[in-house]
Amino acid sequence: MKAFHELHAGNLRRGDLREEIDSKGYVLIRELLPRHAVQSVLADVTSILSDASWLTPESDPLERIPKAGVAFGDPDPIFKSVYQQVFNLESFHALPHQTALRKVMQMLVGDQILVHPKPIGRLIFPNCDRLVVHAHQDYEFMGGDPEFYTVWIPLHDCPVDMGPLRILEGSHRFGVQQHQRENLHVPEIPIDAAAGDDWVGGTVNAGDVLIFHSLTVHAASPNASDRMRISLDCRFQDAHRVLNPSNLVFSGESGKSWEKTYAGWQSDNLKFYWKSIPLTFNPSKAELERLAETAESQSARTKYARIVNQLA
Ligand SMILES: O=C(O)CCC(=O)C(=O)O
Repeated sequence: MKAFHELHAGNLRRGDLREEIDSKGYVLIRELLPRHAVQSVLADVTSILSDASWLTPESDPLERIPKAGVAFGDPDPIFKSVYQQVFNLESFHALPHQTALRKVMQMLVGDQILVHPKPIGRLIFPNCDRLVVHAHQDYEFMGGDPEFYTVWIPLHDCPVDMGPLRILEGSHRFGVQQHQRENLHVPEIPIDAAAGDDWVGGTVNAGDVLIFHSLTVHAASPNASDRMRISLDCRFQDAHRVLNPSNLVFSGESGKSWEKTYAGWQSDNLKFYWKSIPLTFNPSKAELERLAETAESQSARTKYARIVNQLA
């Protein structure tokens, strides 16, 4: 696989960033985030995994070595309950708001950035094919305006055998690509059908960030190491552009809420921060209210009603 092209945080210029993203669909920035900030989130996450008895007690939780025979992933109920604890961490939500990252994202999207409030944590057990995320575009899952960017942040050094993300360079130029859904838990683009130039990849270290466009096709590499791969991905856009409101709320049946998420937080600074930003929704609140009455299935009507209630 061709190696990532990389920029260094020490000499970033708006024009270089724009050129990288426009030509390749991604930019890898080395040493952007303070390593201690990333490692402190890792410590919080691995403490939860250790308490859940996922990790071998003989080693430091920061080493992320799973107990023999243990491997969980979505949609396993055990995975969901442990993931919920990770999602509730204040440090997990604070990482995307790090000043250095905000500045870079402002260079890319403009001064009025919206940090999508629901980062995703990846807790990837080694040597477990069913947990490998296949090729897709994030726009397929997030909707709204395709001019948003994902930032992939490993919480530890991630050499190729530990399963970092890889990118189909230039694929953002091919518009929305066809995702297959039949018999799949998560839709994906068949690897041979994905349009783009070369697949690129390589080691991504703690402190590095991999930024890519919502239409850039990407996939995880298999984790062939003896450790869990733990990363966070989050999304940024110009706050003036439309947003799919489901990116702000919890539309599933899990009973998640922001109040539950915030229950153990020390500071109020990041609670509901997006409520003070004027946003334009697509679908609009009026459309969602109509869908809550008219959508074909009962489960879809309930889902839309949940979104409407949380936007109130
Ligand atoms: O980290 C992974 O395994 C997948 C991440 C991903 O697909 C994303 O950030 O959109």
